[in-house]
Amino acid sequence: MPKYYLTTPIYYVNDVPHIGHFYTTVAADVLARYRRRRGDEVMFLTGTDENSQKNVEAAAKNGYAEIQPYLDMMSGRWRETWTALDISFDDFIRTTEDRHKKAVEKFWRAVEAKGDIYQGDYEGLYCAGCEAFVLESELVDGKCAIHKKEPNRLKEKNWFFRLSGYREKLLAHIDAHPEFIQPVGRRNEVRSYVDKFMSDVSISRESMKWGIPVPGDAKSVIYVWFDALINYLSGVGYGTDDAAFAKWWPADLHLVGKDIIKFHCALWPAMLLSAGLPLPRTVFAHGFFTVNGDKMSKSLGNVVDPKGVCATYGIDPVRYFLLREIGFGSDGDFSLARLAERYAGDLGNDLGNLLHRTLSMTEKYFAGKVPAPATGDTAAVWTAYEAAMDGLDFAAALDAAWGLMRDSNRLVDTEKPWVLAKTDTVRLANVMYTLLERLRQLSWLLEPFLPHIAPKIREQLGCAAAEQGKTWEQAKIWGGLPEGGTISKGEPLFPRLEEPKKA
Ligand code: ME8
Repeated sequence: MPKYYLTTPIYYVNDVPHIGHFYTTVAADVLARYRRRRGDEVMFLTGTDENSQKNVEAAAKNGYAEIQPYLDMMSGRWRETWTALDISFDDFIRTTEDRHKKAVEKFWRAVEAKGDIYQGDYEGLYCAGCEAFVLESELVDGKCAIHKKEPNRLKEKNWFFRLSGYREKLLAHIDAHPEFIQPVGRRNEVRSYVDKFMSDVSISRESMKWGIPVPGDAKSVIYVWFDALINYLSGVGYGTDDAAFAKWWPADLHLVGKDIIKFHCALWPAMLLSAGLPLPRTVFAHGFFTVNGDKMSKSLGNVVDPKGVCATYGIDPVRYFLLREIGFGSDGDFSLARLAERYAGDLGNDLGNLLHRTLSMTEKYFAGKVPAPATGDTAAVWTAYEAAMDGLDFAAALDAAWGLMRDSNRLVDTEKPWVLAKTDTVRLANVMYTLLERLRQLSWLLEPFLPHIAPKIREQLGCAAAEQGKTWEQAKIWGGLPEGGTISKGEPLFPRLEEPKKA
C-alpha cells in the first residue's frame, strides 16, 4: 500500500482557532480523505506549538500562575474544535509532549555532531509576533510589517545554526526538484531569499524561561521555530519509534500559509540536511484571505469562528466554499454574502436540485426503481478531477465535478423527461439512468469535500451498502448503479436558510 504523510502547521495556542486555521486544516483533511479513498495508507498530522513566548504571555494574561495547565486547556480546545468539525487527523502532536522533547534533543545532538552549531553573541531586533529576528530594512515606520508592533532589541549569548553553509545545497535541491516548493511564485520568492539573504540563525534564547532546554546548556531554551519544525519528525516516531519513523518519513506534503514559507523552505530543509535526513517531497504554501474585505483582527472584531459559521451553514458547505472561492495558493476574501450565494446556488440549485428532481422523476416514472443501464462515459471528468487534486488545485477539481452536474441539469431541461414519459419511454429510461449513475459517481468525487453529504447522496440513490466496499478504480466504472435498486428520497441536502432576523 503506498503511504502518504501530510501535515498542517502546528498552531500557537495563545488563542482559539479561527477560519484561517480552519482553511489550512480543511485543505489537509480533503487531501487526507482523497488519498485514503485512492488506496493510500495515510498519516495526517496536526497539533499545537506550545513553546512560544506568545503562549507564555497569554497564560499570564488569562490569570494562569502556571503555564502548563494553560497550554493543556488551550491545546485541548484546538483538538476538540477539530474533532467537532470532523477533521480526520490521525495524530495530534504537542510540543510539550515527552516524545517531542526526546526528538528535539536527538535532533540537536545530530546537528551539533555535524559541527553546525556554534556559540556567539547576538544583538538584533526581535518581533515576538513573528517569533523571529527582523532586519531594520524590513520594518515599516519602525514596526514589523505583519504585526504592526515595534520589535524589541535583544542582546544575548546564543547558539547559532550554520544555515548559510547550506545555501548551495538548498539552491541545487530547489532547482532539481520543481515539486519541492509550490506554487511556483513561492518557489521564486524562496529561491531569491536563499540566494541573497539567508544567513546563520540564532537557535537558542537565554532570556526566555519557557521552552525545551538546550542539551548541555540548561540556562538556555531552544528557539521556538527550531523546536516546532521538528514536530514533523516527532509526530512519526523520530527518537522514539524507529520503525514508525522509517515507514513515514519523509513527509509527502507540508501544507502551510504563505506567512511561514521561509521557515519551511529554507530553515527546515537545511536543518534536515544537517541532521542527515531526507527532505519532504513538497511544501505547498496557500494564500491569506481577508474577511468581508478586511484583514481579520481582534481589534476590528471580525475574527470568524469556524464552529459558529459551520453551525449556521453546515460543515460541508463551509468546506466547499473555502476551497471553491479562494484559489489554493492565491490570496482571497471570505465573505458571508458569497458563502450564502454559493450555498443557495452551487449547492442548493446545482447539486441539491439535481438530486431532488432526479429522484422525484425516478419515483414518478419508474416507481422508485433504477431503470436498465444506459451507456455513458465520464472518464474525462475523473481524469480532470484527479489531475487537479494531485496538483492541489481544489477549485479545478470541483469545477470538474460541477461541469458534470451542470451538464446533467441541462440534460433534464433539454430532454424533458415529462414529455418523454408520454412519447419515448426507452429514451426516458436512458436519461434517468444517466442522471442516477452520474449522481453515484459525483458522490465519490464530492466526498473528500463533502464528507457528510456524499454518503447521504448514496443513501438516497439506494446504493450506500454496495458502494461502501468499492475501491476508487471500481467506483469510476460506468454502470455501477445496478438496475432495480430502490431509491429513497430523503430530506433536501441543503435546506433553505432562514433569513437573518432583522433587529
Ligand atoms: O505560524 N488566511 O502558527 P499560527 C489563511 N506555530 N490562512 C491563515 C490565516 C489567513 N488569514 N491566518 C492564519 C504558526 N492562517 C506556527 C507554525 S509550524 C512548524 C509552526 C493559517 O497559529 C496559515 O496556515 O500563527 C498560517 O500559516 C497558520 O494559520 C499560522 O498559524
